Amino acid sequence: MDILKPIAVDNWHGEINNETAQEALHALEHGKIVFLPQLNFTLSADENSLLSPALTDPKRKNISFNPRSGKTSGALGSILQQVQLKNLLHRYHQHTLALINSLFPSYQKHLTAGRTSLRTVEIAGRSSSYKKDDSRLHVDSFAATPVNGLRILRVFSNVNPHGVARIWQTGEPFSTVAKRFLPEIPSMSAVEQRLLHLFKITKTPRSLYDHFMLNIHNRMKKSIAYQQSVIKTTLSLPPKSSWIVYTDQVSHAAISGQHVLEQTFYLSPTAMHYPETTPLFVLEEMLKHSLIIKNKEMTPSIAEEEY
Ligand SMILES: O=C(O)CCC(=O)C(=O)O
Ligand SMILES: [Fe+2]
Repeated sequence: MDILKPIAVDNWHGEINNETAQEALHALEHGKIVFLPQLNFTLSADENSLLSPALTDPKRKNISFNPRSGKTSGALGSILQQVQLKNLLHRYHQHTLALINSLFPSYQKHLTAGRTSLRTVEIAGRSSSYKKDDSRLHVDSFAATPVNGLRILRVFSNVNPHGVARIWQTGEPFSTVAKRFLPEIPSMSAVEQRLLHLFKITKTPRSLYDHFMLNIHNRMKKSIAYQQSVIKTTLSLPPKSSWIVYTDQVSHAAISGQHVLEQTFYLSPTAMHYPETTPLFVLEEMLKHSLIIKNKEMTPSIAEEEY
């Protein structure tokens, strides 16, 4: 079974026939990567010069844009370059929104935009703590910004101007990952939850869902034995292509590559066509209790740094 589901779309309005759209949605929610080999995000000559890693704050992994506030962070360079970067990220945000709305129209009223990012730093050889090391297989979960069960949907476009592919690996299906790690994770106490919020380690109270997802994320990355022994698929994601993936569900690692644009969206699990495939459903089935905080505002604050 191929992890990539190629879809022939060559414009950001995503016009495809209904049957193909249904197939794409089925694949996406069942943990595949919807791969758009012909969908290029074109940069102008001026924008290509913004791909220099020297414009990214060395303390950051990327330059990020908050579409809700219109602010960028992590960008260095002249005022003009910073304005150009902001315009580029804003345009990517608008294009990806149009794409998701037309490929997956039923998601439209459930979508909340998260951060847009430009990642110009070569991944291979980048040093970081194990928790931030995305070259290790993981499912996404944010330490400071709980999602309370919301899905994390990401759109990526490889804008590498030198013809270099982004190399990813994918691992086991989410239910297999959960079966492996969940039994060893102790639950979170109400006191722990309160302290995390009190000391501003989390921006909003961490739900049990976030507690288990973050532990799975951290434990996957921490275990060298797991990383080495788990069956992996290596993917080469070429320049001028784009892909869409639920990164909270698909075990993934970015091995090498430079120059990618990314947009995060959050979606309620109730917007899913196949709710039984969501990490929330899988974990609640295994633990036999509810993991989310009810009646909580469902718009997460935007994670600046973490992915
Ligand atoms: O930068 C990439 O290619 C992927 C990194 C990652 O793990 C993510 O965005 O969730
Ligand atoms: Fe990730």
